[in-house]
Amino acid sequence: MLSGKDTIVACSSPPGRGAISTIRLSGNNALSIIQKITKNKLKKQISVVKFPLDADLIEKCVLTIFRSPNSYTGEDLVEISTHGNPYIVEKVINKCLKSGAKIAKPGEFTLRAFLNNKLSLDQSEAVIEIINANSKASLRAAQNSLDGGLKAKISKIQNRLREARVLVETLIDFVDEDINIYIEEVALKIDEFKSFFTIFNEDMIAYSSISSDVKVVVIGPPNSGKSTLINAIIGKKVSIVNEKQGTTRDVVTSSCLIDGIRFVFNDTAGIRKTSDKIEEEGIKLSKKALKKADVVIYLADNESDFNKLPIIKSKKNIFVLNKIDLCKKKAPRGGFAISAKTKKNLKLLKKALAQNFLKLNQEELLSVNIRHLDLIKKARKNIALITPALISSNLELVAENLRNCDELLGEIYDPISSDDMLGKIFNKFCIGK
Ligand SMILES: Nc1nc2c(ncn2[C@@H]2O[C@H](COP(=O)(O)OP(=O)(O)OP(=O)(O)O)[C@@H](O)[C@H]2O)c(=O)[nH]1
Ligand SMILES: [Mg+2]
Repeated sequence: MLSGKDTIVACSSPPGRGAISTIRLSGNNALSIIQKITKNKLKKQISVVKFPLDADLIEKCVLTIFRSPNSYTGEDLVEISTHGNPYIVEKVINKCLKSGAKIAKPGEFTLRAFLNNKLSLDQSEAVIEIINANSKASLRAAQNSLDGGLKAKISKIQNRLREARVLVETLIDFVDEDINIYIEEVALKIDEFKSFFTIFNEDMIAYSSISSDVKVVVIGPPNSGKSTLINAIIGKKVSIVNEKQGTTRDVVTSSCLIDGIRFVFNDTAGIRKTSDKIEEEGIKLSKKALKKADVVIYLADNESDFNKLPIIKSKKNIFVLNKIDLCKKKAPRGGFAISAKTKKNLKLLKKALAQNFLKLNQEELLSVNIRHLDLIKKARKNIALITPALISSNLELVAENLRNCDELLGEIYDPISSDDMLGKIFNKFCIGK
């Protein structure tokens, strides 16, 4: 995967017919291969050339030349724009292959950009997020990461961390009776860093929800109106509504944009004790969906019903009482009283959903993925190990935990490269990217 020596070729535009298709050729021999095929000296950056497809068939195409290091991959790169016809594309690629190029693997152009220091790892990941973004917020987040925003945010926290590291590492060899004064200073610095890290961690989790759609799971007893609520939010009938308890069995997924953020709603089977095997299967699926939720809406008729529901305290939970058109109900603390049927107070609920994420500054949104969150989680574990007792008893261990944390955060943009890990990341790309 990481050879990088061959000159590679692939179609970078979507397959099928269209106005234009673009084939990319990148590597040391990119220019000589094209010169040989077209007999053109390639003096200009952009030129129209006759590209022989067969002995008696030519295609007029546009060549755009990017010379190393000023190209996406950092290598010599030629973009060949042809009429958007799969037959022409195949012929052009075959010609390049016959002249010594190799077919590119998925993500290989971006992998080369990474290996040639054109992009850091988090920026390479942001490229795929830009391609996959399906809301304004996730696109903004990916663009900010590609512009280096994530690395800047991580570097900021690393700088704070290093202030503490310098202090601790200086003190390790310090022999002085007054060391206790400095120990207090270390304790203060670590406390300050821990608070800073907590906010950083919360920001990152919120950013990650935005970059990969916000998953909202609606949980409640049967008949509380979960399906009615989701149909009302989405604006069309995606789930069956019925007065019979236990109507929804499978998890029903649908999505919509609220204030530029994409929310994916999961309608679930009502939670209750049941002897019906199929309904029981459905309830198991509800509980599974709950674990993966970014936000949970607990929907019930009466406040006392909330106690019967599985609640994960660490999640963003919104408690909602439904059917206020039938009788007056007081909104639960921090929650809402609505009517899914008449849509009363539905706007308030939707606003609350988006608000969690809109308070994040749109200019600062970042594309954060599971790999980043996993490294941050490991870093957090190292920080948690630094207790006041450890500070006063073993500064070497404090220094080691700080160093581990620093290295883990650094791996977000500058990995201690393992071919296996890079292979996994770049394989997610499509061929030609
Ligand atoms: N009056 C009134 N009826 C409602 C409201 N919301 C839902 N209903 C009714 O309550 C019944 C159950 O609604 P559903 O949306 O199917 O309830 P559910 O929670 O999805 O039920 P299960 O799928 O069985 O778990 C239906 O007859 C709905 O018309 C509401 O706000 N007001
Ligand atoms: Mg239902």
